[in-house]
Amino acid sequence: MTRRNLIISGALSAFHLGAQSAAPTVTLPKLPYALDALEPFIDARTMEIHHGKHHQTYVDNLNKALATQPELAKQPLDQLLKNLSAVPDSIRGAVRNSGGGHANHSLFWQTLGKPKGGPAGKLVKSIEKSFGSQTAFEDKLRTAGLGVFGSGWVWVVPNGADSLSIETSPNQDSPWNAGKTPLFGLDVWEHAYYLKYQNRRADYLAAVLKVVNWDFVSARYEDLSK
Ligand code: MN3
Repeated sequence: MTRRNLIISGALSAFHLGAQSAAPTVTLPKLPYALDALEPFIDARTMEIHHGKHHQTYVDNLNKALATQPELAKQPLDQLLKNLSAVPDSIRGAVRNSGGGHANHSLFWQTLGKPKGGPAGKLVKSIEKSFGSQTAFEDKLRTAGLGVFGSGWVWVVPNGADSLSIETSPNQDSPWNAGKTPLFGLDVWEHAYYLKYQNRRADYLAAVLKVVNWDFVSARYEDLSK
């Protein structure tokens, strides 16, 4: 399988709802590594609950909502998130929150992995151009993540002309809601870190940056830049 196929079959297809049956449903994507693969930075128990309980609940609640709108359920989820105003009132909140939760976490799991090398290729140049250095980039990400009040995400978004921007969102909102496609996001909900780090979000952010799968992020950046 080529790297490009891997990305398409992972991050992107995870957002597509099966288009064959009358009432397509989404399913919880498998983690691409073992529950304890991110130890000691992210503990196995947190991964088990975060993926198996929190993400599963987003999947279940999205399916309940889409079951009432089978035609809508045939659309790719990222398209629904990019055009929430076209989603009927009766399920708009569910698509925004549970659909957002499903899309955000499906990308998040792939963004993480056992610690290895840093960014590669075009991403290195864009990080230097946008932030000056990898260290400055990670500092800005941590500062932005710390600045999210309550539950939310910090995002890195391709911004055209080889540049990247950092954005934050509350709850399960994301750049998709503004019609953009995120490169990756870091979950700063307490459920992502409370068992190990309690209130110490700064420590969690430092830890999660140790387990970013830069191979995946670099390849996704090349793909989104095409
Ligand atoms: Mn989460």
